[in-house]
Amino acid sequence: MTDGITLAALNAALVSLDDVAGVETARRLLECGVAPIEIMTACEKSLTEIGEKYARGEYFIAGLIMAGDLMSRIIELVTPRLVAGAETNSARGRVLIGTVQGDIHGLGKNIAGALLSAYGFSVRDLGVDVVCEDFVRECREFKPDIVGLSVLLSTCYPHLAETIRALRELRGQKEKPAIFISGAQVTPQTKERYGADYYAETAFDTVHLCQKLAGCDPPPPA
Ligand code: B12
Repeated sequence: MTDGITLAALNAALVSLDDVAGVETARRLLECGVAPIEIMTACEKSLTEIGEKYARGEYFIAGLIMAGDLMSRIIELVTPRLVAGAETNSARGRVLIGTVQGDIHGLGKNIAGALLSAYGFSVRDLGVDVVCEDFVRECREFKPDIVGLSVLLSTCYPHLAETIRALRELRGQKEKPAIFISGAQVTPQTKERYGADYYAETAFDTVHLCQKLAGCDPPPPA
């Protein structure tokens, strides 16, 4: 029972960049018991549509900025529910995450980081536009089991390549983090091409993957 409020209404509000209706619809969907993961999935689809409108010249950079702000507010609302009930008390392993140099997209990474923390991983988030040297330095200090690299801009793939190369060299030493990549435009082919170990399509994929690598039981369905 969603009281006439639907995921389609959320999609319509987001795609038309109506922040008031977007946040309010997400809030009411949550109140009506719609699963947080369904809301996030609907938001991702809407963002893809917005991205396509931008690519076709129907929206400009201001539209992307508004979409980013709107999405941040919905993430704030939904994340506590998304992670509710997850384990928080055991150190499952250390995960270092960040968005590669030149790229300031951070929303997906933030969701994944929040979920990983909620599932008991110790997460260090380097933020966005992270130069290769910072990943390497943090690997030496934090000694992560897993490094998650986020990249949404294809123009930043050279930085992705550079970072993976540097982390491989580090892996020649004692620390051996597994490297995975993620981001809206990333595909399994990107993983093959740039020599990462794994590819995660969604934030939940990320949790499953890290649990598998850490030898834990899979998380319950959202
Ligand atoms: C919002 C947005 C912005 C916002 C970002 C705000 C923010 N705080 O992040 C702003 C306004 C900053 C922006 C700027 C630009 N953007 Co932009 N943006 C988008 C948009 C619409 C949504 C991205 C998003 O947040 N998606 C929602 C999240 C939840 O999805 P996600 O990132 O894929 O994350 C999920 C998974 O991939 C995974 N995950 C993702 N990352 C990670 C990381 C880790 C470690 C883990 C564990 C998991 C994980 O978990 C998430 C949840 O399931 C996309 C369109 C699209 N299709 O994605 C364009 C898009 C990515 N942008 C694009 C472009 C071109 C730009 C600009 C160059 C525009 C310009 N002319 O200036 C600038 C670049 C700025 C820069 N240097 O980075 C293009 C990229 C095209 C390409 N192939 O390179 C896209 C695809 C739009 C398009 N179709 O043209 N953008």
